[in-house]
Amino acid sequence: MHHPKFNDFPADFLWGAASAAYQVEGAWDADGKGPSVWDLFTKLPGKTFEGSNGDVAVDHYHRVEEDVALMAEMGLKAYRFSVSWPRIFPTGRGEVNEAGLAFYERLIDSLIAHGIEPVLTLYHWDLPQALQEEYGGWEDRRIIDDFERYCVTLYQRFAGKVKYWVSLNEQNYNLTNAYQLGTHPPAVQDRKRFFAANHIAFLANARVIKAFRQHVPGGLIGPSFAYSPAYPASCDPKDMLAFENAEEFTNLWWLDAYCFGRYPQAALAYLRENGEAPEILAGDLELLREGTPDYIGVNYYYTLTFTDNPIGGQTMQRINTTGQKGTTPSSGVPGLYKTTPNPHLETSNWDWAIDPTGMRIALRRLSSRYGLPLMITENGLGEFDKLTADGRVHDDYRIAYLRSHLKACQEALQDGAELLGYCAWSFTDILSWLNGYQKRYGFVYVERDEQGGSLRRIKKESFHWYKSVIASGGKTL
Ligand code: BGP
Repeated sequence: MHHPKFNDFPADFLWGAASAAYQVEGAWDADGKGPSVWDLFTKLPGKTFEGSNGDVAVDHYHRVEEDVALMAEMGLKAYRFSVSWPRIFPTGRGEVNEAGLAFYERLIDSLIAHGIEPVLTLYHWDLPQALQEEYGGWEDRRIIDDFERYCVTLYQRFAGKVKYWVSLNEQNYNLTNAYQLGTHPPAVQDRKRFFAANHIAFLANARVIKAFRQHVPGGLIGPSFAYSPAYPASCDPKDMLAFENAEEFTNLWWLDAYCFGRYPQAALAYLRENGEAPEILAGDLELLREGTPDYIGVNYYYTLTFTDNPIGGQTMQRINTTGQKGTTPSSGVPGLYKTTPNPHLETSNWDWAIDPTGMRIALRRLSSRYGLPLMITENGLGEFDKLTADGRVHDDYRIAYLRSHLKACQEALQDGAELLGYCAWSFTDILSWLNGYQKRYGFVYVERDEQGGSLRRIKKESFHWYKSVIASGGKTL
């Protein structure tokens, strides 16, 4: 009998890749779909790189068969995608749009027919515009019922077919951009409103997890968290305190709320002192504790390093959306922390630190603090890929990135973490929310830029590499 080594990938490991509706589908108004907040936001001048938008994206909506055939050729074991809420409920609630459900049913059936496990994300930022206009979206508790009705509709339809579900994708990143940086819709910059909307999103998340238990027995659900583990810049106690502040405000604020149903103490005390704490009504924390996840979805791209930031110091700054290396400013909260480059790490052209050990650290921190299974729901490298004269894309830098991060997964398994799977971001090239089509992530190149293109699919070198990794069950990386 073969005894698996402790650090072998489990036999049923979900070797996957991921996407999100707005970033791949296109067909923005097809078959009864209503507009999402992103359909409008991307049309406002100056909001995205060269005004790029997802009207066509990579036209996955019309190319599902071709794309799933490529996944099957690769031997993919799991595909993570998101459902667009306004395809199902064009105005956020009311009558179900059957054509929207039918599209996802075709996708799911086709995945299953090819032995690919669907991983369904309920919300990847494309809120129905109608709900934004009607009551301000995530700023109003009415969204909790509307979100639950939408999710239950999907549970009822797909319970027998989909086992793995993601509730909210990157609530932390999305709402920080939406309500602190003003870079995602509705482009607000107000910390009090940020913490208030974020609290309502926690309640919605817990409510739909609670409902999941009744409708999808045997299924697993959890949020996907954008986890950038914090490092201290040095062992100077000031830097250590800045690191503690950053970990609590930028990570544990979400993770503890999801998994423990409470907010971390020092951060809550600080916000109360500043009059920025969310309003916690009777029953809220009970609901959070009733709706804790089965597993934690981890979107890991980089670590962040923090240093002391005095009162009157560095404020929150926007990220690099051009790919001009070295243009990312320090960002922070005066009196608490600010980011500083990590001299030990290389970065991508978008200044994202390349840190596979950081992923091992992420998985260890999560596993030991919460004792839950984990799934890497996103990890990948966005770069300027070139289609060369030989008709190929030589993305050896992406292979190096993914290989080193898969080794980190192996080490995390050795550390005792329970890791269900790994979804690389992304399967095909996609629209990057703020960086347009120039920042590519896929195993499959899509011939298009901000102006458009043939939308032809071309397998990159990384496609062939990942295919052989999957075939070997992770033995040859
Ligand atoms: C995550 C999102 C993804 C994806 C990825 C890459 O935050 O969940 O949707 O966009 O980051 O980010 P970017 O496109 O900014 O490079």
